[in-house]
Amino acid sequence: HWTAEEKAAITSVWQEVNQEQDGHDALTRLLVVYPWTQRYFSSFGNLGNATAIAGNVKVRAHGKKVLSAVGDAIAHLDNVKGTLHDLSVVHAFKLYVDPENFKRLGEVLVIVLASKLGSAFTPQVQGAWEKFVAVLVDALSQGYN
Ligand code: ZNH
Repeated sequence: HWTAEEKAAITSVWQEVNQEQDGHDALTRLLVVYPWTQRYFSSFGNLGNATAIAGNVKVRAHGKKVLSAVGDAIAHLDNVKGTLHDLSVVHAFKLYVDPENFKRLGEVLVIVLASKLGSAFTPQVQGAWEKFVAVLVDALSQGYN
């Protein structure tokens, strides 16, 4: 269900991504913009304010983990659902993450990519990424039934 242009837009942006740095930026934004998401990360230590969040080494490590799973999905664009099935079940039945938060993470990820790429993040590229984020959120939400 992807056009060749959409696939190219998604994978070419992904080649520019630094999983550690951009994952950290996205997760930091999630925790600052939607502070109630901090409740899932009580084992991460000090998340007291934006500076603490930005300097938290566990947030950094976790951001990289999250983006590596996103990379896995991008490597399997024709089977995102199958690729993320087990991870979805973990979020549903072990981590108890409200799936609304997947959408929020998708939103902040698009903002991180847009601010990183500037004018290269064209409306056409954004369109492909919004579609990918919707597929990603859907795949991560599948285990909640
Ligand atoms: Zn998550 C974990 C991915 C979102 C919360 N995650 C995780 C992991 C991964 C992920 C890969 C690891 C697992 C294992 O180890 O087994 N995530 C992901 C993705 C996404 C996400 C891809 C989207 C895109 N998460 C999310 C959100 C939240 C979360 C939104 C909330 C808010 N996670 C989480 C937690 C955990 C995880 C809490 C655990 C951590 C620790 O370390 O403890």
